[in-house]
Parts: sequence; structure tokens; C-alpha cells
Amino acid sequence: MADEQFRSGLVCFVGRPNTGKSTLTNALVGEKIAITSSRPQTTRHTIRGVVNRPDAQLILVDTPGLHRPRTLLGQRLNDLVRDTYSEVDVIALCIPADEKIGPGDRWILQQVRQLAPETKLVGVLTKIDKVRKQQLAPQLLALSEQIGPDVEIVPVSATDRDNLDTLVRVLASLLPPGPALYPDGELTDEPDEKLMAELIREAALEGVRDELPHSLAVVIEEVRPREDRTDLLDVHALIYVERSSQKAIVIGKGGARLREVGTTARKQIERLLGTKIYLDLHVKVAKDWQRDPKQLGKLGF
Ligand SMILES: Nc1nc2c(ncn2[C@@H]2O[C@H](COP(=O)(O)OP(=O)(O)OP(=O)(O)O)[C@@H](O)[C@H]2O)c(=O)[nH]1
Ligand SMILES: [Mg+2]
Repeated sequence: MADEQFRSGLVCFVGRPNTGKSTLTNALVGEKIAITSSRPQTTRHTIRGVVNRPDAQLILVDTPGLHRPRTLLGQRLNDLVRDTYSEVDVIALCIPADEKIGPGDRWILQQVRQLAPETKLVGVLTKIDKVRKQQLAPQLLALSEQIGPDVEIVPVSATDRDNLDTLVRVLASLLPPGPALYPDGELTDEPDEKLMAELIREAALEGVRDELPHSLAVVIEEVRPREDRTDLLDVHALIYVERSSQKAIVIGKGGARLREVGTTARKQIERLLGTKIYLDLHVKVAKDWQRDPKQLGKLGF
């Protein structure tokens, strides 16, 4: 039977900001490869994660949330997501179970249909632990009306690990037959430095409000083994903000907030690398970098 063939390919998660794409990616991969937060527009690049099954290998592509862009950064992120449509075998549209389907979701669906009319589509209803059972059916129906009767919809909870196996099975069934694309044991192609920078940004995001989350960017300046030590890495990193008032907030009274961010990030990075690190963090202002093509280039966008 054709179904016994090994399948492999790329699946991308798309959706509005904050719909749970990165949390779901981490849950399926089984390791934290993408940072997450309650602030919208957390993810800023595409992140690949690998899921290995006896009969399939799924390469998940987590993407930034799609939204009406207000800055050059926003525009570039949207372009990045559109580019991934053409690279993947399956597009999984993520819609939270606890929010009404709105114009933002419809706009994404329209874009997907327009730019990737041939690509297979799956609906993923995320965060189902946040709603009562009886709220689920009407939401499934509403999504089905939007996405079409032929498209499969899988309700999941990433935090409760509910129905994740079903999701993997449905996604795998839509992949073309083919051999594994990544060697066994490789879960992501994110470079360590990128992950380190992201873990620092995640820690810095914690507890800041309004525009500040969007204004944060992190760059790793240097990673170097401590002289005469094999068990300690020195990591020098810069946190960029857009205004000096933001710098004061990130640093906090007497440097207290920055120390907290450093401690949180250090623990996460040590877990990632499996070695002790000394994390040296500084905050710098890059005025309005989200709107400045030159600065965006320097920050890797
Ligand atoms: N209760 C519950 N919360 C979830 C679940 N999945 C994600 N969340 C929360 O939703 C928020 C957003 O999650 P992310 O995974 O960062 O969302 P995202 O879609 O990647 O967001 P962007 O990168 O900004 O587009 C976080 O606070 C998560 O903890 C879930 O299954 N259940
Ligand atoms: Mg994300």
C-alpha cells in the first residue's frame, strides 16, 4: 500500500501574532527551539524544527505572526512569511480556540490561497485548553466555513500536549513520499548564537509592556572560552532598544532588572549548551531601528 511509504517534507505554521505557533513548534519538536511570549510579534525569523516518526520526517517551519505592518521591520517579516509559502508542502493555519475568527485571519487565508493555491492546507485550532468543550464545536464550524469543507481541522493544546499526535499524523499524511531530509538527532538548524540571542530577548521581554517588546533586539558580540578553563564560556551580548527612556526601563533601578534578565537568560543558555557561561549584558540605543533600513540590516533583517 502507498501509505506504507516513508514521507518527508516541510510544514509551515502561519497565523496572526500570539496564536501559539512557536509554543506548538516547541511541543512537537520536544525541545525549545523558538522563544515564546504573551506579547504579540515575538518571532522574527523562520525557525526550522524536525519531528521524526517511524514513517515520516516533518520539518516544521515556525514563522512570524502576520499582521498589518506599521514599521519596515513588520513589512520585512510579512515578506519573509510569504516567501516561505512557496517552499513548503503543507501550510498549517493556526487559529486560537478562544478568539473569534476575524478580518486578520481572513486576510491571511486569502493570502495563502492567492500565493500558494496548490499547497495543501490544514486548519489548527490552538489553545483548546482555554475554552470549554461546548465552545469548541461552534469554533470548529466557523473555521470550517472559512477554510472550506475539504480542509482537515485539528484542535490542539500545546501546553496540555492534547491531540498533538493526531496533528502530526494529519500533517505527515499530506507530505510527499521521500527520504528523511535531516540526519537523525538533529532537531533544528538554528545556530547556537541565534538561539542565545533569542533566549536573552525572551528574558528581556518578560514583564515589559506597550511598545517596548517590539523595540528590543539582541546581538551576540562575542563567545569565547575562558582562558585556562574548558568548562566556562564568556558570552558578550548587547540588548538594543529604540530610545534612552527604554534603556532606563530595561536596566531598572540600580541595574536590578538587567541582572534578573541576565540570570534567567544565563540558565537557559547553560541548558542549551550544556556548559557554564558568564553572560555579560549591555544595553544600547539604536534610535528607531525598526524603521531604519540601515540599522535593520545590521541587526540581521
Ligand atoms: N493556554 C494555552 N496557552 C498557549 C498555548 N499555546 C500558546 N499559548 C500561549 O500563547 C502565547 C503566545 O504563544 P506563542 O507561541 O509565542 O505565539 P506565536 O504565534 O508564536 O506568536 P508570534 O511569534 O508573536 O507570532 C504565550 O503566552 C503562550 O504561552 C496553549 O496551547 N494553551
Ligand atoms: Mg512565535
